[in-house]
Amino acid sequence: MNSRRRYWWIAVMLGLILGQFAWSQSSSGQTSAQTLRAAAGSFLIGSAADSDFWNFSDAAQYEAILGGQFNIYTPGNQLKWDAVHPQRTSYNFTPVDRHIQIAKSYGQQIHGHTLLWHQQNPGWVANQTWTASELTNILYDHIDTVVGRYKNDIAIWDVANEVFDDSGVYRRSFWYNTIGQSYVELAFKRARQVDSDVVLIYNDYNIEEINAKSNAVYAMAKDFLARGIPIDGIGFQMHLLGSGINYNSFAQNMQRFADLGLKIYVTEADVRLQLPATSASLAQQATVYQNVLDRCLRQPACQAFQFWGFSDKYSWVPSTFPGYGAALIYDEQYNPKPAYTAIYNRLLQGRSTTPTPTPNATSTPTAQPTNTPTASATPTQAAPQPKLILSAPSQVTLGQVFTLTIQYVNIGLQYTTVTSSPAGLVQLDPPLSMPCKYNQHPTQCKNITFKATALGTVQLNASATGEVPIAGGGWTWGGALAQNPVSVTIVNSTPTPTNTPTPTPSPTPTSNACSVHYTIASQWNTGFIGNVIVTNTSNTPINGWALNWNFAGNQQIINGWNSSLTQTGNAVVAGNLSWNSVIAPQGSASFGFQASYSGANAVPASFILNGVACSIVP
Ligand code: 9MR
Repeated sequence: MNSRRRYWWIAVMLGLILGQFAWSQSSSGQTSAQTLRAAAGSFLIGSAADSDFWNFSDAAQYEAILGGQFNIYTPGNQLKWDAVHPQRTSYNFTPVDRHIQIAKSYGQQIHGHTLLWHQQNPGWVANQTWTASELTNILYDHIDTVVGRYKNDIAIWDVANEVFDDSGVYRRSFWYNTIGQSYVELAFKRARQVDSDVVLIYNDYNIEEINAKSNAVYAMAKDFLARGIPIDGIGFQMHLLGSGINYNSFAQNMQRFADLGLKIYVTEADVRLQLPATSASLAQQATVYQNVLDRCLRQPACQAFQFWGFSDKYSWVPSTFPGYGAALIYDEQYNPKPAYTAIYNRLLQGRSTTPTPTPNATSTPTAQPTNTPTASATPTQAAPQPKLILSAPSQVTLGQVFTLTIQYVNIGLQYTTVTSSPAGLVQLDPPLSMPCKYNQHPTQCKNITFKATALGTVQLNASATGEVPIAGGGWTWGGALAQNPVSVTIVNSTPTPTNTPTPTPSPTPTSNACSVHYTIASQWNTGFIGNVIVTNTSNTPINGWALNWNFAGNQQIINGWNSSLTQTGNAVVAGNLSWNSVIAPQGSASFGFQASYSGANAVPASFILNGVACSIVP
């Protein structure tokens, strides 16, 4: 491990302080602290960044999500040859430097894309005739200059991109035609010479399943390793259709690369849908994303899950595949889509090998269960990962009382300690002693109220000891807890008020105005993740909503997201948050929760939205 990775956690902490929660102004202005990176812990969750996004009219909103939600960042286009090396003797580093400075300010790792590709090359290199040695020297100069310049910044390089065609044959690119197939290994060797500990990967699309193309990549990687050519990993781009992939084949494919000792990265995920997207196709998309992430998390070699952008407003899909789009996890107004929730939920479970959602239709379904064994555990034996998820407003005014919310995931009775650093900027309100400690009353420590008493930025940390799940079921005392500290900046003036008026609940309902799709996204022997999609099937907007249902068994909600959940006995009320208070005609709101249960985990029999029964969508 090099120093950049040894100190990565320090950088992450810094990034959290600087920007994690700046993102969370949703389109409605509501501050929310749910982030994918917090849910991901040490797993890498990332996005590509658009060219010069800082000039977008909505640059602040874009950057807030890019910096706040993700912990790894890929400049999407501006490290390609045409952008960074426009003339033989001149490089354009200005935009790349800016990407890097932004990513670092959020404590993010940086993924370099790409040192070799058959597309997006400047005319000076692609349209001239070179000898093999001339073109090799040009390639070396490029790698020396670009990898060298970002040696301390870029952690992972896509050394070669899309070298094979779909039949597994080397593309007849100008690189291949001039140098021969050795151009690929020359690039890997040169990159290693320049940066001895950067992760060097091969990146391609349509290699997720076992097929002719992935066989060719596998043969190349095996050959490289046998001959001492440095290669550290494989990037599965994961540009998918809404029908998904064969997840068993994906898992087996990852396993064979892992067996070679290679790391695996999902590098450019998007799931394109036929337009207009429907609530059904968006739900299907969420399932595809969740299944891919699930297989990745269950494969120890899989290091990262990166999207090719995050908002449907800026995606390569619609212009490349007319009639298709809506491929990412936020819509064009930066609202999180069901896919966001699905990803978030699955991240929360960590590398747990608990049962996964039923795979959706795949290209070649097989009857066999997924074959991704870990060395010591069968899929039902691994312990769910205990985690603390902290959230607080990113900015408060001096004297303001604010709430730190702690979600406990896979933690039993706990003893919680909250510390603030530096001390003295906040005090508990009403005043208890600091730190806050409770024993055997976890819910009492879920929301802790503080008062801002001095100007500055304070970081709140929580640690908990308690019962954590053990492999195969049951609980034991202790265990490591992943957590995300949060930082709160105390300012002298009133923060920009959210411009969302408090919604007025209970609009006049009309009968059969809603439908509910309730799914158990995953389930293990003591708990489960539930997802709920509420659709407004009427022709008028719903302004403020409360969804009631009764659990049929002893299900008990532990925590939730995207709605305010209260449970009394077996009766549950899920209320809107301000950012999702309005459900447009034919629109949907999605929320989810984690709950415990024992015995049967029956699905609720009915749902009532604002006093009116909804139809149930299976
Ligand atoms: O997102 C990129 C888009 O802006 C470019 O116009 C396009 C050119 O082909 O490349 C896109 O990114 C590609 C990536 O570099 C490699 N894998 C496929 C991506 C989507 O085409």
